[in-house]
Amino acid sequence: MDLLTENVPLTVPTAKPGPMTEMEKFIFECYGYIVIENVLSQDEIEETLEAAKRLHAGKIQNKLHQIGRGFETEPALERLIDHPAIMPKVRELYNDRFVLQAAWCTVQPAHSQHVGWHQDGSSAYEFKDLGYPTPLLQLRVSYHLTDQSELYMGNMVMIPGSHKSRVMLPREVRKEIIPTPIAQPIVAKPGSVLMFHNGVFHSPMPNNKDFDRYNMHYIYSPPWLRRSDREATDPAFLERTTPLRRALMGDYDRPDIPFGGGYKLPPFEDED
Ligand SMILES: O=C(O)CCC(=O)C(=O)O
Repeated sequence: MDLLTENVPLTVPTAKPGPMTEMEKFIFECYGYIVIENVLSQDEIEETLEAAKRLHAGKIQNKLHQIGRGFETEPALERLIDHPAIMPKVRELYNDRFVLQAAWCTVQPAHSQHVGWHQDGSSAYEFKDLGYPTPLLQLRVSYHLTDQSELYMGNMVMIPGSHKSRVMLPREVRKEIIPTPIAQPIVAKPGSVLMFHNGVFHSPMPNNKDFDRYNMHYIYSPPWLRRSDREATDPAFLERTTPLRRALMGDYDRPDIPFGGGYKLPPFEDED
């Protein structure tokens, strides 16, 4: 059976840039992800893609590769940390209490694949073992920097609702591109954003095209979760960036007891 043409629900759960509507929240709850269309302008797409390519220059091999903390050196990547089309949704889902836990720039080179179904988190202590339903601890905001509007362009593939499943995806199918008819490839244009819950099972599709696929992932977490792309943020970056971005870096004055005296909300414009 050709699972892709016969059975796969290709209508992606789309959302609009800006504040999260009640309907978008409902869809996020049900599916575990939404796709926000038309987030980046053409200029933003181009400058972000150029930055991503600079980051990976000279390091591309024939496999998926990810590089963290690119925002420290690339202003185009820094600007997306608090992009106005996305920030209201992150704020809504975390009630304003979050940091940037990591920022990964990933490339899936032309004619390569890295199929591997997983949930996000840490194998050191699985998030699913913390309680049911698996809590939201890594909200992944993935900017599509290259075209993924057809299948086999390195698209992300998701299993809707799997963040609420008590039963895990069977291990023996985790290397299959489409392991179940309910898997949904995300067909999306450059400049659109996939936002998803850490508990959703996902995998990249092969990239059969002649060009490399780039995604830029920003991962937002509760303030106390250990960062995964850096031990600490570059002091020079902290010095020159905006107060909001500085707060979202999660570098605290007293790292030994960062929350002992209470938690100061990040300085969002509408918070005084
Ligand atoms: O293909 C990608 O860019 C994302 C890979 C992935 O699933 C992950 O890093 O968890």
